[in-house]
Amino acid sequence: MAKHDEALERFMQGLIRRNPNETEFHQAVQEVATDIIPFIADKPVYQDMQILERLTEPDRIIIFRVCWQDDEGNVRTNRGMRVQWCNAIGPYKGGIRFHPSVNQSILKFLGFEQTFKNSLTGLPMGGGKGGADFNPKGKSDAEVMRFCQSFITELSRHIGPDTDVPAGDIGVGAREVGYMFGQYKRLVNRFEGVLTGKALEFGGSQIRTEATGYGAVYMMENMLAHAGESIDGKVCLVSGSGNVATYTVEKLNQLGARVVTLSDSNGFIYDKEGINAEKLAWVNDLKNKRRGRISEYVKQFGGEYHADKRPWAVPCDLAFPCATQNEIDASDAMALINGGCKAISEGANMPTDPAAIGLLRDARIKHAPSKAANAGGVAVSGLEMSQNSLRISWDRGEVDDRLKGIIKRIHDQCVQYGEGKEGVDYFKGANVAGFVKVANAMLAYGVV
Ligand code: NDP
Ligand code: 2IT
Repeated sequence: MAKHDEALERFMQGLIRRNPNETEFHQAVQEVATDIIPFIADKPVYQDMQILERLTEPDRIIIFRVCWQDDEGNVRTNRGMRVQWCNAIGPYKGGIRFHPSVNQSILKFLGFEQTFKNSLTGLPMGGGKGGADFNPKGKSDAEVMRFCQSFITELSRHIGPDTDVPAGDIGVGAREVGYMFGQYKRLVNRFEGVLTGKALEFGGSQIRTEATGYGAVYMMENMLAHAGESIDGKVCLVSGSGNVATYTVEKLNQLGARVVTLSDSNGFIYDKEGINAEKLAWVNDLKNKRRGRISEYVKQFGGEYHADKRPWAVPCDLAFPCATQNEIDASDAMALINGGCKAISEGANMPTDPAAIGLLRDARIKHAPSKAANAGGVAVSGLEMSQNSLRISWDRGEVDDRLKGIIKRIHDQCVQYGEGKEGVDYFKGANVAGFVKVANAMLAYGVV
């Protein structure tokens, strides 16, 4: 073990030296390398061919200026980026994030993670991620449209249905995908599957909107079933109140759970009666149409609002972090353990920080990492690409069945590579299973 620790430390020192100040990227690589370095220790071919070193350097990063005009006629300037991480097993694929915090470190962590996630789905997709430090909050539809048009006008030179296929992420949903697809189509004069998460009227797939949240719940179902348990009757915490959070709640309700929290960047609501279908429909309208804050929930339905707090200290059986990276730190992990939490499925990307992961592991909490637990979104994006290529659309049942099958296979790969004396280490299982397929493709290509 000490030998692996030394190798990991040497590897991380080099990575940090080459990528200074990119703390989220360091964190994502460390989490993967912790499992991969021991795995490749007796497999010299991966070492000789520098697979881990090559996989921690992106194929390329495109950085560009995005100019647009606000409703008052002021000229505004943002920075756009696309990180094309690895196309060893398929075209670059991954979301676009519009949030003021977006920077190179965050997009590199997301592009790196996406490569392993997409590999786990079993579909032919490489990894990428993009975005801009644009803040959609408080902007009119017309401002968002002008921003999206300017952003995609530049990005259109670098993407394509067989090159790089973006989708949504934080701050990018159906509205933004519509504006970007419309402008792309106009620029290239081709109707092609260059973005996923499109509306059903113009090439979108059934279930794509729901897929990330549903998938996170299906992953939990699989984890619990492996231990002889089920979701029915469980009390659940969900953070966030965007796309992933709301469809996590919808599926949990369908399976008989009681969800008692939702949140946004200002605080969380606690409704101990449960956020039922009627309340959830109201939240969807609040978030997608009125673009309001989750605090308004308690004025409508009662319950408690806790400003500037996260939901993790509320007693629960299951937790679903669905907001953003590092939203569970060591003190949140202790709160979850003390509150009775038995299992976590990560809807958000890298929501749990390293200290928290260690505490949860020591407490034997079943814990599905984001690259496995939230792969349902990109998996249905992959199915959207297939349907676009075939020029057909599958019905809801067919897509949902395929999604369930993909998540089950991801779960089983985690068990295959992660089961040990102390139960299943889902982090190790996902990291190793995701790595093997990409690494073997890279070996086949030689030094490229
Ligand atoms: P949305 O923009 O729809 O919703 C994001 C939610 O998270 C909002 O409630 C937002 O609150 C909250 N949030 C964002 N940033 C912060 C922050 N810094 N602190 C606290 N809360 C925050 O995004 P999605 O639901 O699409 O994405 C949520 C997570 O899921 C992200 O980690 C994303 O990468 C991941 N993911 C998304 C997929 C998808 O298909 N959309 C697929 C796989 C993963 P506020 O409104 O206050 O900003
Ligand atoms: O993090 C993710 O997997 C996403 N934002 C979805 C990516 C996609 O291409 O559907």
